[in-house]
Amino acid sequence: MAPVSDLDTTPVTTGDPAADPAIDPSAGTRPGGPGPAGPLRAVVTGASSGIGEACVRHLRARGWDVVAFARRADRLADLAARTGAHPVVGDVTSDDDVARLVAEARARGPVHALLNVAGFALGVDHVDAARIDEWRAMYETNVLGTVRATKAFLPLLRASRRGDVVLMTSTAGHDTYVGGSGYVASKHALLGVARTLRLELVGEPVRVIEIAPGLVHTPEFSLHRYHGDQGGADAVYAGVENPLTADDVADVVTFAVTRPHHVNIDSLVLRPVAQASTSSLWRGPLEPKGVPAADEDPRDA
Ligand code: 8X3
Repeated sequence: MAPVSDLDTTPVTTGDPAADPAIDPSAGTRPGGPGPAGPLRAVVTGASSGIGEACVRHLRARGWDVVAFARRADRLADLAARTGAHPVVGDVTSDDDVARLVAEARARGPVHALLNVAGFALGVDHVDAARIDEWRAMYETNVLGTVRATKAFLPLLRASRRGDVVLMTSTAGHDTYVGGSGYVASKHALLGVARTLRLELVGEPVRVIEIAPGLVHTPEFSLHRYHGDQGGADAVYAGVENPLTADDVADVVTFAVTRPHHVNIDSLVLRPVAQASTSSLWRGPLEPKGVPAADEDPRDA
């Protein structure tokens, strides 16, 4: 077998249509280079809202063909109308739904990237009060849903000869915090999946990319975690100057999957500047120390 470097080392895109003549955003074509001509194609789970929805928009804006997968048909239909993504309604916890997703994606042509974004947090109980049903729900989607989709798409990603598996972990997969145990445990498990999969795929032209966001303010993430309590959800972000947005994360995901394919961003942690760790979050304006306030003229001192 030829070494991987002989198979697939040609840069495909920079992801920036303005800077890269290889990109034709209107047609989504990828002229030249090894592999089949035609658009790069991604499948995005969790596409109906938040980071998943933003990933669909960002990749479509760069000319990728995108298959958007989520449970909520109305939201998917709206996303499809806005972006031209191909919607598939279903749940990553269902073998049948994921099999249908694979069939619909395969019918469109080669699949180059699977973005496993589907996931959620539910509850803030301590371990001594853990609600087992909530832990199970998080594990079913965050871990087993990602494994199910990844296993199902690996044959297509291999066949594309430039495949990407993106796993959306979290800084909760790298650290722990009080009240986060069920979510933290699921994301630690997912990080274990990512690291193991990368070892198992060595020698093949398939990248395993782990993206670990910190505090991201989306309309639904904390609201869901707090069982619909808007006050509890809002308190998570209170006073924080510029938490990450779903677009910030999608921008980074897009960066990762548009590197030349011999460059594997194994793991990328992103946080707002106001957050130094899961337990160190600055609430208030960001102010440099020892520097005059912006409205003070230092010459007056
Ligand atoms: C979300 C980050 O800090 O809410 O994945 O666990 S955190």
